[in-house]
Amino acid sequence: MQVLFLVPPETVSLESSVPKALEGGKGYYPKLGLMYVAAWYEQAIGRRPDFIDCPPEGIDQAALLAHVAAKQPDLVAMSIMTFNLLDALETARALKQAHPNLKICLGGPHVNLYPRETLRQPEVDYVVFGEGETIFTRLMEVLEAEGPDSPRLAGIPGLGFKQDGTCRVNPPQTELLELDTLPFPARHLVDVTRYQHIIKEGRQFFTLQATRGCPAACTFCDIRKTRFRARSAENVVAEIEQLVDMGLDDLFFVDDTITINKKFVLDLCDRIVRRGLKLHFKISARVDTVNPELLSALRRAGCYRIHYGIESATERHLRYLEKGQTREKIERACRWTRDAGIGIFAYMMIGIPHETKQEMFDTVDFAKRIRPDYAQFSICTPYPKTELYFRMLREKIIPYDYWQAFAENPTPDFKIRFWNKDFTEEELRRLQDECHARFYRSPTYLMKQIARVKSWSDFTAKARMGTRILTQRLGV
Ligand code: B12
Repeated sequence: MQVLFLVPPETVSLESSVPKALEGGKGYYPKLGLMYVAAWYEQAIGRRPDFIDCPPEGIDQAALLAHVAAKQPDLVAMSIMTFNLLDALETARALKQAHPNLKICLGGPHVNLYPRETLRQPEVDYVVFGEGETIFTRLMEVLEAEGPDSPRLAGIPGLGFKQDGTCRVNPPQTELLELDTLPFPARHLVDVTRYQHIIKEGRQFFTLQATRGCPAACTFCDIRKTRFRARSAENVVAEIEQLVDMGLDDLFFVDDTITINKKFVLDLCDRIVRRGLKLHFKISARVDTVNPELLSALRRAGCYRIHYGIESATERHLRYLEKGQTREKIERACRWTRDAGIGIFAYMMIGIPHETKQEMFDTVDFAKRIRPDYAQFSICTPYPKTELYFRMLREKIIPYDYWQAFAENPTPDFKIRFWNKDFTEEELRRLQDECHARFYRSPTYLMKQIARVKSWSDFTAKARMGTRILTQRLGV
């Protein structure tokens, strides 16, 4: 069977609450999850699959249809977040119209939350939920050996399939994968130069993942309280060596909080330095998981920026979001980070239920005080099946389970709801603009950035970012 791993063209993606300039090259990040699945499949089956990432490659639906007509794959596998479910369904529909025997398999964050609802869509034949590497390959092995009516499909945990017109969803896979046994993501299947991120250092950007899971309890995140596992430092450094050999020296660890295990990070940094690997990288971390020793090791290894989830200046809201951090811890971690010579990207949130306008502006003042290089003010969004969403449903701030309704019946007229009891969506969008303007136009921010510019490319990146935010959102 021929498999096509596909990132569909963006036609009907839902709009998120973040200015595109800050979302960071939306569509130009690699789909690492799909590359992990492709890598395991290629290793197990011994055949090179096709992999097309339409948005960065500039492939529209017509070009994709022409490619599929030429290559005639038997199954197309796509990875979806809730925000691009519609893109995937639209593409699946068009492909199936042209090739009625083509099978569609979906996996990724949306499917992990709504396997049954996704499988019920007429365009979908298979869904994989949970870590997809082994499940997908087992599915393909059974299909190749025995075809779609095989009773063995019922024995693959984490798989949903259709047989005799009935949707069947197996129990989830309960055992987590041993991360060191995974082949590195199948980057060789894509043109790595297509991926870009606006605020970068080094020559060529790419992502990697050293850990999975996050024990923190943030109510707005659906990875909350999941088991944290790290690869061995040696395994990660072997991947980094390969990346550097491929000319990829600007790396972003997509891990939710890589710094949960300090010993692991220290070991990794030490190996990067000892091997003499010249790279630039950035990570995401919680403020309560760093200390000066860790930060200076990170800097020595090439870490140029840490993305911190700061969220709010108000302790009451930090408690509402169950962030488990205080203003004091935030200020201390940011001071240590700056002292270590590492830049800061601060994720801030406004429009938290029960937040006043004054509290939002306090959050901007607080953002200025911790002196990040960049700050992103998102509108608090109750994402599907998060604790925040369920809480807002209980508090009747959200009138009914609209994500469930969307998962069952995804239609393009669906709009993500950002408003809460106290503000309309329009008011929140205006306040968001004002927060960005207050932050980026502040004389102290501008002076500090000019003083801190490290190179001409650093200066142009910052200037481009500032201009894009202000012109995109404020129309100036
Ligand atoms: C990097 C990242 C981004 C990047 C790029 C994402 C990309 N190109 O895919 C950027 C910055 C652009 C981004 C943007 C957003 N993101 Co984001 N992002 C992530 C992050 C941190 C890592 C993704 C990743 O690479 N994971 C590593 C891989 C290995 O995991 P994985 O993708 O889950 O894949 C595994 C399985 O799911 C499965 N699988 C995945 N795909 C497939 C496909 C098949 C066929 C099969 C069989 C299996 C399979 O197998 C994989 C290997 O085990 C995740 C958090 C996380 N921990 O995953 C959030 C996350 C995916 N993002 C999320 C959100 C909410 C957003 C935004 C809406 C945020 C915003 N800005 O407002 C936007 C949406 C943009 C849009 N309109 O599409 C949510 C998605 C929730 C949901 N219901 O869909 C997540 C889960 C964070 C969270 N906990 O809330 N994001």
